[in-house]
Amino acid sequence: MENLNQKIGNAAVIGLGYVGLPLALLAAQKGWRVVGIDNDPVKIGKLLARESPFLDKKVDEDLKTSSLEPTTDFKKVSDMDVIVICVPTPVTESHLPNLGPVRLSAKSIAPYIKPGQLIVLESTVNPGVCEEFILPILEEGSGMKAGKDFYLAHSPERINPGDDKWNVENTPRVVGSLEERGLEKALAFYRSILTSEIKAMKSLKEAEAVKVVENSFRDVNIAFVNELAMSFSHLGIDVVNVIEGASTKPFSFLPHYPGCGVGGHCIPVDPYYLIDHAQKNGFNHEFLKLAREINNYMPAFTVKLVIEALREKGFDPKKSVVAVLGLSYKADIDDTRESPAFEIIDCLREDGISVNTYDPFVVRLSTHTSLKDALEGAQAAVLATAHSEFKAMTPEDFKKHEIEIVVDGRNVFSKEEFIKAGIIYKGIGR
Ligand code: SAJ
Repeated sequence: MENLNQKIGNAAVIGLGYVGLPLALLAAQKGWRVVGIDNDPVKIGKLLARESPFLDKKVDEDLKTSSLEPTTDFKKVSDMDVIVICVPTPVTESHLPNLGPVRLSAKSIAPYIKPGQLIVLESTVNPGVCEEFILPILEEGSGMKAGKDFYLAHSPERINPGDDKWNVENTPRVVGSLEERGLEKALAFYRSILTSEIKAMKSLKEAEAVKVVENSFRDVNIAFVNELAMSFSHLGIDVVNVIEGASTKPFSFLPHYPGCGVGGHCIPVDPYYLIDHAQKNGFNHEFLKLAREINNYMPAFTVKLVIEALREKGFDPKKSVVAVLGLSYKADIDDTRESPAFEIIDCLREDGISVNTYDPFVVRLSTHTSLKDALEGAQAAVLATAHSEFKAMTPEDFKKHEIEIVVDGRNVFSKEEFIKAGIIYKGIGR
């Protein structure tokens, strides 16, 4: 008899990155036998040595005592009850969805899946990918029927790197499936490992739509304040103060903050999945596209501020050195995916400016291995990532390297303090 309410069993997690690894460790902690499968042998080697392949204190800790079984062998899915796919869903250079990793994972497991298994996709995709893209690959490769022989569900991941409050265990989830029994099995699996609320959606498409909607919501809100920042820089109004003022309204205002760009594997990527899918189905998301254009423009806007300030100080930009502080896409993590810092660096170099870079979390990609060395000989500095180490800097920390210009890409410094110290300060909208 089909066990629709299985609380414990064997689970495989495909893709052991920022999403898959915390999930695999959690399921193992909750008593599931968990096989972690990744096609990167280097990553599997690290995991076998109980080392985290990326910077994450909790993952490092949990790995030491976890029963997780890392492997590159996809055949191991055959004796699992649940298979969760957590591979990246990036976009191409021209911002089109790249379902390559999802296709490869589905093709790799299809020959080995068995009747009664539940297959869950956690990767962020546009509505329709599960039914129109993954389902045919699984049916073709297994000779079985989805919704009858095996079950297919979607529960979009909600990992927030660097967040100490919300984690894979306590963050609410939505789950959708092809049909009732698959939904039951998926709800049972997530109820057995999560402490958070789990909302059942009416369909796979609704579950897929939730994630792209929640992240497009964030992207358009950031674009809104980025546009305000560019407008207010003409009006001499400090946009951050205005946002703080608007935030005193206890209802129906959600603050977002302007910056030198929008990075990461979610916010600048997910809207393109919806834009592209809707386009193919006859609708043009003008608003989402415009928000993406505004956010994609912010690195160039930041470089404009640098060049203006260099000229103001009588420096020839082509003979200047600028120190870019920060390469990660957000504070105190080592993830550089879609980071605006690289756009800023490219724009500066295209304008003939020499660029020093330093990121304490990404020294391997920095031109200099210390903050001091990166600042030495520079005329200007751009703060691109609000790392704690940078936020603690004072005007003196810049002046002692004779830096006379600071462009604060994350509005973390006190404008008044820097101006008082005789430094040209340019914030984003302040
Ligand atoms: N950013 C701004 N202004 C803001 C907020 C963010 O410019 O007001 C920039 C950040 O500097 C960064 C990018 O946007 O470059 C993305 O920042 P993020 O805080 O959204 O960080 P992410 O990409 O890790 O987003 C995750 C997402 N979580 C999932 O997709 C599961 C997102 O849905 C969350 O809303 C977000 O964390 C969060 O709330 O921190």
